[in-house]
Amino acid sequence: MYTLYMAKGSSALAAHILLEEIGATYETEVLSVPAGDHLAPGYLAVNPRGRVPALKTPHGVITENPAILAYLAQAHPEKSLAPEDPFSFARAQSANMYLASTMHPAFAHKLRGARYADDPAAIEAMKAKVPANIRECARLVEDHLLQGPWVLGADYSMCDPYFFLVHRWMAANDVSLDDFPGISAHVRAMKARPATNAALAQHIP
Ligand SMILES: N[C@@H](CCC(=O)N[C@@H](CS)C(=O)NCC(=O)O)C(=O)O
Repeated sequence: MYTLYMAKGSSALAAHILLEEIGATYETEVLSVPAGDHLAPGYLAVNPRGRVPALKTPHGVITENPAILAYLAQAHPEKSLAPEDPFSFARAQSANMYLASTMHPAFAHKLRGARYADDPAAIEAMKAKVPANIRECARLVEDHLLQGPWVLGADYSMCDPYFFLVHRWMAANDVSLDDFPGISAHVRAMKARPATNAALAQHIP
């Protein structure tokens, strides 16, 4: 039994989709970020970083999207959601880490500029740069990371639910999918999967 600590519409959607793909037994704890639930003492005891997602497992809590996705894939090897050989696994991790370390933070500058600067003008300047940065990240995803039809090529993997977030980060910044046929096809393929829709249904505000 797993517990997914999530906020609706957040990056927790990736692990949520993977839990549905696995057919895992899980429950959700739904937090409201605008209400500050993620900073309440009860949740900080689960994840001192004050972010969602967090996944409670029989062994303890895991945080950070790539770690949660890799754990779920490796804990359920029968579902073949991660490559087994070290090189291919590292390539999969590299793709997921790009989202975690570059694209997601680029998106976060829209709402979280105050983490990086105190000067209101600097915060506004950071916010203004977000659409251009998201477009640049999407270009790298399109041209180098998304092999097609799935992120790793022929087989669906732990990377696909995470890369499903890319089009949401694009939409939130008016970056049209029109110039990104690979990402567009990936979105369509993801939306055709029952697991994606089962998770999405639980993220309706
Ligand atoms: N590096 C973390 C980032 C998680 C993250 O920033 N989550 C957002 C929601 S998508 C959050 O909790 N935001 C609240 C905040 O930044 O205070 C991960 O990949 O899991």
